[in-house]
Amino acid sequence: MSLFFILQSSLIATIYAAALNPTNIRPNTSPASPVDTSDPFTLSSFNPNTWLPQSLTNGASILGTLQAPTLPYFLDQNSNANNFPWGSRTAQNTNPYTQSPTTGQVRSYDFTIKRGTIAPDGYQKDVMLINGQFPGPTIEANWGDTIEVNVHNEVTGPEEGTALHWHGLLQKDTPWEDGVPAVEQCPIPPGKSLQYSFKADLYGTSWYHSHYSAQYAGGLFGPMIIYGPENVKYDIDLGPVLLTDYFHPQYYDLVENVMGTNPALFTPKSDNNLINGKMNYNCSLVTDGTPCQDNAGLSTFRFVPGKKHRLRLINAGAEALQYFSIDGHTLTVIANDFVPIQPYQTEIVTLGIGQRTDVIVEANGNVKESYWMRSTIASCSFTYQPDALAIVYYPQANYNSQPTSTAWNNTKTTCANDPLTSTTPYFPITPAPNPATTITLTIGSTINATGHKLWTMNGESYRGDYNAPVLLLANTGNDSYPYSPEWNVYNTGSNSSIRFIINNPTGAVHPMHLHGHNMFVLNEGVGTWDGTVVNPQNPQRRDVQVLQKQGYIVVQIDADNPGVWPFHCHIAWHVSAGLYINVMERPKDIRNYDIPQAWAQTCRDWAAFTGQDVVDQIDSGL
Ligand SMILES: *[C@@H]1O[C@H](CO)[C@@H](O)[C@H](O)[C@H]1NC(C)=O
Ligand SMILES: *[C@@H]1O[C@H](CO)[C@@H](O)[C@H](O)[C@H]1NC(C)=O
Ligand SMILES: *[C@@H]1O[C@H](CO)[C@@H](O)[C@H](O)[C@H]1NC(C)=O
Ligand SMILES: *[C@@H]1O[C@H](CO)[C@@H](O)[C@H](O)[C@H]1NC(C)=O
Ligand SMILES: *[C@@H]1O[C@H](CO)[C@@H](O)[C@H](O)[C@H]1NC(C)=O
Ligand SMILES: [Cu+2]
Repeated sequence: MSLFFILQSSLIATIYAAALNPTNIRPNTSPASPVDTSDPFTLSSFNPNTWLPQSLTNGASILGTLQAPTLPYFLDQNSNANNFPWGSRTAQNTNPYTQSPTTGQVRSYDFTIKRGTIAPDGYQKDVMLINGQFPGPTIEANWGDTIEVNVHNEVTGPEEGTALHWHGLLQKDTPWEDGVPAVEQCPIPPGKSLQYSFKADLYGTSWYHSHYSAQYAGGLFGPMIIYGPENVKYDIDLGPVLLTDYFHPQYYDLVENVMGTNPALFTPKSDNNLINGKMNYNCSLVTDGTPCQDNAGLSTFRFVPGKKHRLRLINAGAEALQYFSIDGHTLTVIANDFVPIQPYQTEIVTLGIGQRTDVIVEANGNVKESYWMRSTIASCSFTYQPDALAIVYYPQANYNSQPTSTAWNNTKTTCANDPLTSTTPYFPITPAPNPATTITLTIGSTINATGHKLWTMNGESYRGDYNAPVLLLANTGNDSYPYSPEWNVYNTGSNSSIRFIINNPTGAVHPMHLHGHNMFVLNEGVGTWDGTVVNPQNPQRRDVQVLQKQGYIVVQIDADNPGVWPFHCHIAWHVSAGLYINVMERPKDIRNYDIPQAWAQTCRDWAAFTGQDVVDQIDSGL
């Protein structure tokens, strides 16, 4: 008998009662009401009193429980609520790229990465945990603070390298802190530590994740919240709402299949879909004897009637495009990625992998009811179970019966972000109408002579070398790599602005992510670009844009951030299979950086580690 089930049977009554103290949080009420069988999302059984203890589903994380704290407007708020750490800067009057504050305040975190066993949806699984938590700890800072994270790699059985990436931050003047192995650092070897230190240079909602192979699909990710000026008022910040497709096999086995020669395994199907790391699973589907418990438990939230609640949606999954909604409530979208926008209302928002959307929801429902929060995997993605559910309780709701609310009708027929015409940045910036250089990239997918499926950009599939990070080489003046075409380096020299036209003739949707910048998204659509720009005076900016199948995106950046910046599809399996380029920006300036000694030391440590243990690099490395 597994430890999991011993724990489960002996502790369910005691731990659950003690740790979650259900009598404190759930009023005593009558048995569950009849199930609404007309609703396809209805759960087969619903009894919060038999949910697994949070420690078994999510380790040391309390995200998704009613004990999870709401978030402040900003950290260290004193009695003068208008005494902002960012001074008089507002969302309206401040260019975040040129006028960000420097507070001098350091926010320090200590992250220990280890393997552990949990059951987020009731299915027992070995994962990688940060400080014992799934999802990982929430990083919080004020705009302009310095974030320091000391990362300890204690992954054993087997050992693996690792590296953490702080998604969406610009890392201006600190490109080596961006956390991408083979590009900006060597991986942190087992038994070693690396301290990252970088500025919270943008504000809003984001996340961090391992960029080592598809490790984050094995658990290594968490939310990152940076408090800054408000563009739309709200009363209560409910915090991060992570939407993640979830796979029961080990990430390593999935990548081996993706990178293998069996076409049936090139596109793994997720087993489940989680909100804040939780969902139920139908354990009758488990045929290999893995311990599994039905009715493991859902994430829960509370609405205060009449108040405006901010929810910070984050698609931190591996593959799936998500449609998010709350029954009976409309969403006011106030930011996409790290970019505040002119608010607009919608019933359902779409998030591709890596994208964030901040929404405000006014609690105008029935105070005696609870409502389903839903995130649904789109049909362009691959899953056995598309529907993630969580519950939003009003104060007088019956906590022991499931919501009876019905879903909004999803009229979205394509896998695409909301139209560029509805997403207008709050602080307007006009991109250069005639960029200094234009790079056209065409995505391809091929099966090579030995039967392996590869994704390509302009015909070349990326493969990195963990021992030779491109940025560190460029820092020593070694910035041309004719011998390594598979490094996919696009050297843009001293060009002041760069436009990318990306054509996607394939039948797959690709959420394209550029590091080190918010991209101006000039246009997107199906077919090929007609040369027009949407909102040319003030186009949408963000760091991930969904590229539709048989479609295109046109994006542009100001080349104001010397570095080597990954530009890739954020689908874990696609970047593993090479859908990735390096944008080398201002190589002459890269030579002037004084990169901390710890980066060279990490490379020496990695070389020593790989000298003894041959690392089986099964994919592009990223
Ligand atoms: C759970 O899976 C089993 C096996 O496929 C199936 O027979 C059953 O209907 C499923 N239960 C629900 C509630 O979907
Ligand atoms: C969804 O559409 C159906 C059919 O058009 C309609 O009867 C139903 O009221 C709609 N539901 C909602 C929540 O709008
Ligand atoms: C095909 O790609 C795989 C994965 O990158 C590689 O291991 C293999 O050598 C390639 N085959 C040929 C013939 O290039
Ligand atoms: C640049 O670095 C690569 C990888 O370490 C090495 O093979 C190459 O010889 C270097 N080139 C120069 C000019 O030093
Ligand atoms: C501008 O970028 C192109 C590549 O897109 C490069 O060929 C050219 O040399 C660059 N020009 C300058 C002035 O660096
Ligand atoms: Cu892709």
